[in-house]
Amino acid sequence: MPTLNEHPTVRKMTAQGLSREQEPPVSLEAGFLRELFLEAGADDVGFVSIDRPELDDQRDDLLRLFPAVRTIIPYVVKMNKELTRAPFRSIANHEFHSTGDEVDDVGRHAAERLNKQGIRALNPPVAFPMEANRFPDEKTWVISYKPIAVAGGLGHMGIHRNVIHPRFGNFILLGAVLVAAEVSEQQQPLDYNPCLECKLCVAACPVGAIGADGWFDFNACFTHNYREFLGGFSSWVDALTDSGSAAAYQQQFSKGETVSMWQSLAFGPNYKAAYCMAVCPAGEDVISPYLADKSGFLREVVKPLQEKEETIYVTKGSDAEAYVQKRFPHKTVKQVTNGAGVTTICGFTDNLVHFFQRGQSEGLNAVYHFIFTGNTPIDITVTIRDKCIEKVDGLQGQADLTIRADGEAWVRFLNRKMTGVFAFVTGKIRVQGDPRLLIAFGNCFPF
Ligand code: B12
Ligand code: SF4
Repeated sequence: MPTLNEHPTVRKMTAQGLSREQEPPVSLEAGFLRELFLEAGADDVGFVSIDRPELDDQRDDLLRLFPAVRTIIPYVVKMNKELTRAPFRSIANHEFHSTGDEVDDVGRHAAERLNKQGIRALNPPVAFPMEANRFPDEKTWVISYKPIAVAGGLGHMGIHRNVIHPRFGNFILLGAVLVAAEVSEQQQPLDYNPCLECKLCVAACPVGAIGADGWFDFNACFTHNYREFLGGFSSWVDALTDSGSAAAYQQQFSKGETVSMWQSLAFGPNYKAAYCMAVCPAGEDVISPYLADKSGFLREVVKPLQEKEETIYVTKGSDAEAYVQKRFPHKTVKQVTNGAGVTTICGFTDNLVHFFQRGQSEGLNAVYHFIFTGNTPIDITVTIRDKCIEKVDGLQGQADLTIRADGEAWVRFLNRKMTGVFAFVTGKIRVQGDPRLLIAFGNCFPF
């Protein structure tokens, strides 16, 4: 066995002279980079230093992803708006997948060209694949493109929380390449928001996920729109395996639903809606027909989506369920689980805020102290007031209800694997205060 120094590769390369992965500092011309991205197929591009304050809440994640990163280069690829607006899901979904592939290709080609020039660069995928093993307790995405695109001057988030480009509107998908180099120029956020606050996205969303005040109901969108992704798929597998026979399965699911699941597995998962994006009239290249004839725009673009007869997936007792029944009685409501059950106590405490059902909390004003013991001891204070939720670490203020629980027992209780009676009798869960507040708390979450 030769020593490392005697190995043919090592001998050859040592003779040529060794270099580090990349000689710092590298500085790149913004003009050159811009051309490179546009040639690779991007429709617009920005430059954002890793030190920018807009990245404060994801800098650690980005450095873990690529420790050498100095600049993030966000870019956008346009979507065809006619296809995105089609009420036929096959058409709109094909457009999402095709544009998504283009975003990935742009990032890959740009990073490869930079790599060939000795500049280290990394391009994360447009959305999928994700770090699926983290589901459901932690976020599965490794980079959040929206805040980076905003920092790079590529647009602002509208009421529907999608980024709206000043020219292309929200008909864009986002990507970014992380480079181990400084760039000669940087963009700043746009000095206005292209969102017109017309609230058409609010009116079109079949599950009421978009609040007129900018509130986003993650659970509503995740349960319906993502029925054939992540949690929705996992919920379907649970129902399938629990059904016990073909006849029992067929009582729960139509042939169309089964075939739709097959189609998602075979050709890429199908979004059930994306109507918020479809109807958005913002952006210079998009706005004219809306300004010229608002009622015509409503008739041609918004109404077909609102009037579409379709199955809408909701969790039992959720805000979305009440919303569809009231707003879109011609759509068929189907109760499902969201497949994002709590599996750890950290998952519970971290995700509470994202799954909060503000409509269900109407009339509830209370402070909760949670004291979890066991493998992950943690104390949190949750305040629900005026249909808003706030969670802070530690025990703060005067509690209306204090819940002391063994963390593992609490998770089993939430997953209905331990009855409340058993939990209370055995002392695994103890409450101090009005127990009705515990029921009211439970009603605010689709766990
Ligand atoms: C997670 C995610 C979702 C989630 C949450 C959406 C959201 N508002 O963030 C769900 C599944 C609901 C979703 C739906 C859609 N998405 Co999406 N999604 C993402 C993803 C992977 C990360 C988004 C993100 O950064 N969120 C965090 C912050 C920055 O956004 P936020 O609005 O403040 O956060 C909300 C939620 O994310 C949630 N949240 C934040 N952190 C965490 C952590 C955990 C564990 C949980 C459970 C929730 C959660 O709480 C916030 C308030 O509700 C990105 C791809 C990427 N890697 O960046 C695409 C992305 C945002 N999605 C996109 C699209 C197109 C869609 C859909 C239109 C899909 C479709 N075809 O139907 C819908 C639109 C829904 C909407 N109006 O927002 C595009 C948006 C393009 C644009 N023009 O802005 C992106 C950028 C993909 C891409 N590369 O282009 N998406
Ligand atoms: S549809 Fe109207 S309110 Fe909603 S994001 Fe677009 S411009 Fe803003």
